[in-house]
Amino acid sequence: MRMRMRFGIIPLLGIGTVGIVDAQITNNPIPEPIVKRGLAVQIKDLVRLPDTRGLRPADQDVAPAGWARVSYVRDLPDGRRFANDSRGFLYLIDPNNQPHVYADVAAAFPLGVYNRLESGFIGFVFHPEFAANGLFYTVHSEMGPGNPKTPDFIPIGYGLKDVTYHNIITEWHATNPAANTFAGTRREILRTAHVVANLTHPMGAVEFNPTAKPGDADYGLLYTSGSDYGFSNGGGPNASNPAQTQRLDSIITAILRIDPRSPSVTHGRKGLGDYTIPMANKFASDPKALGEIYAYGFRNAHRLSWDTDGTMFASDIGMSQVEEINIVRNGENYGWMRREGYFENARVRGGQLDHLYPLPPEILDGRVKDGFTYPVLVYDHDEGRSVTDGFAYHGPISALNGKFVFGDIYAGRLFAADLAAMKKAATDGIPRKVAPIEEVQLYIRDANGKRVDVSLKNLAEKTMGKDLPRADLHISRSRDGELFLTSRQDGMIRMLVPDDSGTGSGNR
Ligand SMILES: [Ca+2]
Ligand SMILES: [Ca+2]
Repeated sequence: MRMRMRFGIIPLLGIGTVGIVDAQITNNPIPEPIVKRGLAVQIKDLVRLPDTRGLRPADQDVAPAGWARVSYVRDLPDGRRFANDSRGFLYLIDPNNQPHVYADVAAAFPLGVYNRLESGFIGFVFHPEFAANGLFYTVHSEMGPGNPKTPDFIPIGYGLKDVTYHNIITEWHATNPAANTFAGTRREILRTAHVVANLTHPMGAVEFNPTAKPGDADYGLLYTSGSDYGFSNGGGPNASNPAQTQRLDSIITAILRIDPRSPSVTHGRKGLGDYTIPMANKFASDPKALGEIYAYGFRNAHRLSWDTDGTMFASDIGMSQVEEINIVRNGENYGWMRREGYFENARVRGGQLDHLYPLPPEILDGRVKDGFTYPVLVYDHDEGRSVTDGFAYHGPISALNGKFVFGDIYAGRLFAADLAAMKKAATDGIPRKVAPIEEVQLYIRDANGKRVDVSLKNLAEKTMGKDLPRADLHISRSRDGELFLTSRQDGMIRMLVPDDSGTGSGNR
């Protein structure tokens, strides 16, 4: 009996010791749940985009095919409101909340690819001087094989024969900026290539810093999302490859910042495409780096936003464990694929992309610096699955003032965090210290004015008349700082509004 116990205990101790130091984390890396703490906001329907299901054959659409694949709502300073359907339309939404096609983007790009979550007509943004110069920018995806255009960038070590998809930024020039239908010309400014099997994590955004004023270094510079081009889970033999991340001779994982004007106009330094490198970029003067890189180490930082003080945020969708909101600074490295949240991704040790390892305590508490910049907000996959964009809120809903409002694309949950706590988390030098997150309760007012608590997913299911596998939440901001909640499932654009139970005020 004694012998048997000894034999039993010794091997267990051995396993236990290894386990404590080096245990792979396979689920629930952040045990504390996100809960509601009393924050509740009213939501109202604003406009539903036209039904575009069936525009293409089912195998050229996302499954299940939502009503309209709305992902951005944008306002011009002149009061006009626009929204996109990723199936290929840019709509102008008139003052009576009726959508009209402003530009048929799909018709302009016949090689478009539409069958992935981020695909087709992915995003758009107006130049800050659109009223005078008529310029706006789009990002879209195309087939690689058979495409007559040559990419400006192919991932290092690959050639044209490996290219599966193209990802393109285009400058559109409206001859008459005041017209309610686009007429004008286009100029391609960047075309990049994917080499993984599926169109995964393409450039997801084009943005201008809205707080930059004429004369500021940032004014008129165009930012892209930070995207790993599917070198995580993009499928095929080229995916799941840490060697393609964490390098400065490649745009993979990088947020780019470019002067979209052609070097033939600026006489500045040409980038990979027909645009100029801003010399204020940290890597612009590094001969071993691509000068267009603004920050790097993102998996799928598909959305960017700015607070009124110029603080820049990026929403980075994690692999299978940790979702992140980051505060982005010129030249910094946000870790992917070496890091996921304040964990090590197991793939860099030859493990699974789905798993994590804990970081050593001296890194987590900031005693030892490892060269990475860590997120200011994190949540894991028992709370959601993919972080949406988020915005610093300074609008008319007092309960949200001073908060950063974001959510989960898949689950449709809406979250908030204190902006001051997030900014502190970015400068405290302590990776494991992040700002707390709370969930926002959404509600509607019924015909009698009674409050009815809802979720975005509930609302989309009611509109569609059926259960939905995902909410497909995205968030946009109006020129007045109000927030739109959209769902790619029901094609509805909704708005967060001040409670109208008493006065009926605050509604558009
Ligand atoms: Ca958790
Ligand atoms: Ca911190």
